[in-house]
Amino acid sequence: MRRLIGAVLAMCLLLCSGAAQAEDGYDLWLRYRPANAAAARAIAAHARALVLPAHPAPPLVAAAAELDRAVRGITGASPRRTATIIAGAVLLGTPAQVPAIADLHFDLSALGQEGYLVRSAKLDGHAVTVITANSDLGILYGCFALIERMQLGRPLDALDIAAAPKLKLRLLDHWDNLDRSVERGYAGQSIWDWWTLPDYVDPRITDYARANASIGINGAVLNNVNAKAASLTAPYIAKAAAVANVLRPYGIRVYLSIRWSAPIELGGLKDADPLDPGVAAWWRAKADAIYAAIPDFGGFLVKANSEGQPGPQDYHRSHADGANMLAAALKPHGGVVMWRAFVYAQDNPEDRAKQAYDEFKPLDGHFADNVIVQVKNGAIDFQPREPFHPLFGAMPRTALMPEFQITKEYLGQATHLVYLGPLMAETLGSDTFAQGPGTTVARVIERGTLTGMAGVANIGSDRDWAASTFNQANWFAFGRLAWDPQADPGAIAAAWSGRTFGADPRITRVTTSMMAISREAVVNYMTPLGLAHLMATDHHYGPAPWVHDLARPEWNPVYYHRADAAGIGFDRTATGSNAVAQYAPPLARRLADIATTPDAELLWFHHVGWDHRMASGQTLWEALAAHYQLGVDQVAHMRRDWQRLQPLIDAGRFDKTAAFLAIQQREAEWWRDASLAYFSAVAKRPLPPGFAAPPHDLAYYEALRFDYAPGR
Ligand code: BDP
Repeated sequence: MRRLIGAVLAMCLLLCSGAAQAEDGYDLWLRYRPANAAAARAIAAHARALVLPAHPAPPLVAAAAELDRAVRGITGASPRRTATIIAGAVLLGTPAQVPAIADLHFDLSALGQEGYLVRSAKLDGHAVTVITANSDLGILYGCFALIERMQLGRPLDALDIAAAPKLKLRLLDHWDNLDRSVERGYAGQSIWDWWTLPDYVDPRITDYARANASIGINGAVLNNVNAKAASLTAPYIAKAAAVANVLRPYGIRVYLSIRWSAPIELGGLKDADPLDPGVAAWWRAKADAIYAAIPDFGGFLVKANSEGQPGPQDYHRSHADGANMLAAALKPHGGVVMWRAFVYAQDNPEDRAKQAYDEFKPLDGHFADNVIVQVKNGAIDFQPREPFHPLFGAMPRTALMPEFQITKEYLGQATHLVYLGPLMAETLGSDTFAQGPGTTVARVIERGTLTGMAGVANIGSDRDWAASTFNQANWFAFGRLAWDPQADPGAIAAAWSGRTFGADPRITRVTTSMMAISREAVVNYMTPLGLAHLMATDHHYGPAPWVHDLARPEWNPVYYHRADAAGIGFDRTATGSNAVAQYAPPLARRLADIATTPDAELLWFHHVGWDHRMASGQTLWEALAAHYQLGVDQVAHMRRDWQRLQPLIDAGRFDKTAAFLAIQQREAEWWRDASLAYFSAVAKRPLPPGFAAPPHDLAYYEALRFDYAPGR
């Protein structure tokens, strides 16, 4: 009997151990699993006790709780809470809070209000680790830095890590609707359950806050940029306040998207003219009411006169008139206006890629000092690859923040593995030449006092938050790049993988190489060589380069690729729309010449003959076909790589990723086949030698319908 019980117990232990258990991804990168004995001992020795100030404020309480949770998860034992300093203690506090830290005379002057210092030190002869900063929030960030080292199995001796964010606003934009649907969301419903708020606040929101704080995100816009006025009514302000209360200890402020016409819809005013004193008074009163409920409210995000949204131009006023009126209402409370430059108008025949620049460039220097203009990374719309938005080089007297899409509306949506670190880093590293060579987008956005970066969130009610484990990496990478726009996406991927799957180099080597090619793969199988916006109508799922009959010209893929029997691509040189002239002269000259335009942007800037010789020696037609095939091959490669990890990854996350990669491969082939079938018909030429005919004719691909595709 005793032997039987022993066997059953042993079986239970095996099943309950991390390796055997299927995981659901809920823990994200805050995954604190038992380390091997030696690593656990090393961590325990450096976290034997936590020393905190006598009356810690909420961020410090959160910091200590997180350290405790991490150490307990990794080593099996909690650090002691003590007031006396012992060897292996971790001290948390500002110099003003903890005299022993003050005595160390660390120089914190370069850390600002959010930076941190993690330093190994000797106190009373004891080796300790000090986490200090100029603010409680800085200490919370410092704790996460120490936890990352623990998760990655890095040495904890001789630490001297100082870091401070380069941007002030590091924000997630949630395109979440009040009915809990998420525009362009592929991970379930909104995590904000507006219906039960404020009485019930899902504990999950605390975990959301932990995850964001761990990567330095300090703001969340709760509702869709296509906003409903109802978000500004008293009941919804109370709901937002309940969320704000949970986010506050983690240094995250709440922001709201506003609907420009709210004074009419809610206030019964006859117009929403920004120069009408009654309208300005309405917004002042609204701001006052919001701040009464949410004292640290961040401010407003505004989509105005864009895609049918109302705005100041309805009253023949400019974007600056509109932004400055709102800014005046928020100013007494310290709030900001994030005014989006994503504008294009149906009655404007100009190249869509030029319209934002045309509207905003003349307003440079006209915005109030608490307005920041939010500019999408590229001039069109979150495509797999776009040249950087020309506004980044054109508004030296205006605060600018880039907006990236973390959710993959145009990148295969939930199921395609596409690591966006390289996409973001490509924009941030692009040279605008605005103040001479080296004026990268990162440099442009880091200047001045009001700085920031926004990412359209990919988060929803799915158990794993983002619909797939690898989608979580895009949330992580966004946070890291908002903290430091010059950070290396490869290093970010490695840190993410180590924290997400465990710091086993055999895993990290494979995941990071998959991630490194994944973005190029999606460009290749969807929109190679500078093509853009070839996705199906409305839901943007799957290929539809043939669509030509939608109401607005720029809604049609044919508008973007302009393929005909002679060639393909959008002529944005002087013989075409001359969008190149929106870039600084050295760059404009380079892009105006087909010989000096990088292949990756070729068809974005030029209409090119099918027989044009590429540098590779291929004709354009051959190169295009080869890129489509390469994209498919790259996905097949990623799939094979992933299979190699089966013995090292829990079944839950392994299987879901494997299934998604199979979908991605099938869909990559679909993109290749549908695109080549179409372009070959338009170009009136057969596929290049060596290419098998697509399995179906063009009519088959054109007839595919997906009425229930998510995210609309
Ligand atoms: C487009 C999306 C649309 C958004 C819009 C925006 O398809 O759902 O409302 O961007 O950024 O890409 O406002």
